[in-house]
Amino acid sequence: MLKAQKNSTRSWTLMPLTSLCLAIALIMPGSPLAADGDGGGGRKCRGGSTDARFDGAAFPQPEVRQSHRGVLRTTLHACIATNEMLDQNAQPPEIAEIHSPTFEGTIPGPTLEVEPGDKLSILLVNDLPANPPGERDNFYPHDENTLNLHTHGLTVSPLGISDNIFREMKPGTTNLIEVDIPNDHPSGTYWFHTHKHGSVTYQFLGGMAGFLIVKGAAGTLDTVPEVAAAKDVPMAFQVIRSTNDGQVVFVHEQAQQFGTFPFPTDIPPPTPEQQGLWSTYGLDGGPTVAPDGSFTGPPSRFSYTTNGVANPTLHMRPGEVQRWRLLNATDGDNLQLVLVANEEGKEGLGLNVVAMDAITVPKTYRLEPGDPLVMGPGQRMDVMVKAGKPGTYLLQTLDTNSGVVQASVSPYRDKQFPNGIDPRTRVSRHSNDFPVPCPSLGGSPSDCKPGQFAYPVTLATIEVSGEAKEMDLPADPLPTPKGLPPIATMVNRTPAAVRNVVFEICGDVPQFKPFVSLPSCGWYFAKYDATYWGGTPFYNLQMMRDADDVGQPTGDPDMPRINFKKEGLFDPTQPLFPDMIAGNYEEWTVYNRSFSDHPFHLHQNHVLITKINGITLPQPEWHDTLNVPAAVCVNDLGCTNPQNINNLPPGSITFRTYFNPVTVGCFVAHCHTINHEDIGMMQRMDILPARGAPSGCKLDDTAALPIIDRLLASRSNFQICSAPRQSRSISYSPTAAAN
Ligand SMILES: [Cu+2]
Repeated sequence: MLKAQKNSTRSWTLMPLTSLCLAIALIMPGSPLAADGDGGGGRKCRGGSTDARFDGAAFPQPEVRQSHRGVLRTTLHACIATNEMLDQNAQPPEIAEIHSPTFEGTIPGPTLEVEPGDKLSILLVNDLPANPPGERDNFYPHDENTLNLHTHGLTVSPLGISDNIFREMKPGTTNLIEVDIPNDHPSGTYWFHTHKHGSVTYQFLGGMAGFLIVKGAAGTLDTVPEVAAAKDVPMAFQVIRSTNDGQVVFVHEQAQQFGTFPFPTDIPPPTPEQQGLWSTYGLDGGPTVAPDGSFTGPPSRFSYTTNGVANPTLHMRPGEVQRWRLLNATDGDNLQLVLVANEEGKEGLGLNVVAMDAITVPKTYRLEPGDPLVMGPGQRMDVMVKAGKPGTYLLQTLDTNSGVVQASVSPYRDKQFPNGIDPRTRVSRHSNDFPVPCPSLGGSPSDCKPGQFAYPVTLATIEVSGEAKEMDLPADPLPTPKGLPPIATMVNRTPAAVRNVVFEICGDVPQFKPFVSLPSCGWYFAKYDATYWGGTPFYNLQMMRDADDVGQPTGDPDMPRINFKKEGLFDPTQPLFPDMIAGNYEEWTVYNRSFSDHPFHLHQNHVLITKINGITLPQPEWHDTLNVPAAVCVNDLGCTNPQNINNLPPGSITFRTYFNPVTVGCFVAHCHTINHEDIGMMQRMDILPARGAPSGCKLDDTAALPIIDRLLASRSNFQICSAPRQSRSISYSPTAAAN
């Protein structure tokens, strides 16, 4: 097993000295903003956070809203808020203002707490500005201020005004969302986030997500005495981004490829048309690039935050056990988490995984100090942490592109798999989706300048001090989760269908071709032409498609296959499969024919993972989101040298799933690297009540509108804006923070 690197760059060594300054890194400014509409027609709201953020001794926590008597009735006000964040990409790091789309003015939004059987009733008031006119449309990202809300992981109806990701909630509208949570729903750590196709990345960059916690009754993990006695600490990891003037900006209108391509060092400087979708953060809106490729202006800003704060401090007592609910709410960062000691020669702390994607595991996954826990975007891990000797510990995410750290997407370890199932370098910064900590893709740590924000990134600092408080970790076995078929049934039942799905990337630009080109690519480029992309061609495709749809060979090397029957990119009017039936069990294998992990997320129904890269898991795992490992880069640990994807074995996950009848309707499965989803790495999934019967899917659900009007009329007093919170003046010094 690999030990985590000790951090040695300036970004972390300043932490213990200035924890107070950094702990308030994302805060509300002293003076409240006017709640009047701005020039764009939107309504600004106060930047904000819970009072805990102003208390240097407390770990930041989002505001908690709990259900009462079976209902959680709340308003989520979407608005542009001004907050402050630590710009970690500046040299040295400095406090900067950010104006970002938020729920309730805070990053993240409030935590919603419900119980099985509750009704979740949310008024989503969209006070974001009007969508800019004249945007490229069709399937190119547009209408960034239109919203949708997804309850990630809940097994609930996807129809009507429930967890319906096909609804569009336009600026200036009030939208009711009512989700009935079944009585037998599994308890655990869920979350909510925006889900308007094409705009989710933009909204994630501002922090529009929050915890959705389903509390457990007797017989669940929550009532295991050692768990109940432990302090419950939710930690949402987000990467908040803005351009160097503090604006969260949307996609490049002329882009013809994904990510922040081309590289800033490309000579001659690229034309706007050659830039990537998100080069708004890397080139246009970020650093100015001189002809020799050097940066001549300040780079774009970003901050790795935990509950909205860069590297907050959490206190534990020696021997104390806490329950941490970890949530990877980043756009697309593959986290590789370790808890290391901040002193040379001292051992870090282990992570004991008791639930994954909300579902309690049968037997604790125990990771030794330094053994990384991989969390793909969208995943949650509930871990029990037992504090050791007094001292300072750092919760860090390791470099995913180093070629040094090898980790499995599963936390399973035993004598046969001491480092996990098929541990490999987890490449996530594959296409420079966004500017990242140093080193960039293919670079080495020696490329990083002193003071430059670099891996490993510290997400939280743990101070273990005070009187000892000896507590126990929970013993195995852990309680069986409610509401899911038994694992034995899942594994032994003959599947009603066996399906093969694949994540693919087609590259038709010099950096990619021919290394990222598949037999299907020529045909797809012809199909998804300039019209599809709103009038300008797009030369990188991110696909999710039916791998059994093999097309027809033509003999033409440039367009070798035609007649694919199904879509490769998202089309909301077309389900991928016509025969998914409520009550059925199915087996799927999802392949990855690209050089980076892609986190697979199926809405509504959890899946039981049985194999990773064809290797059978000794203990199958329930997930709603899991990294599908990248294709194996033979003899190239970092997958840094161009290789032809057609010559390499694809990565894969295999799972069984059961379609709960409550989920009849239509929803989606997609890559949870959000900027991939936004350009099409997603497919519609329909669950039919019976073979041949309609799913009831209505994309534009006008039938729900009279219900909403009635309910709104009965609640004339709901609040448009969040109640102003007391502002407390705080003092900080950017200079001190940088010392
Ligand atoms: Cu992806």
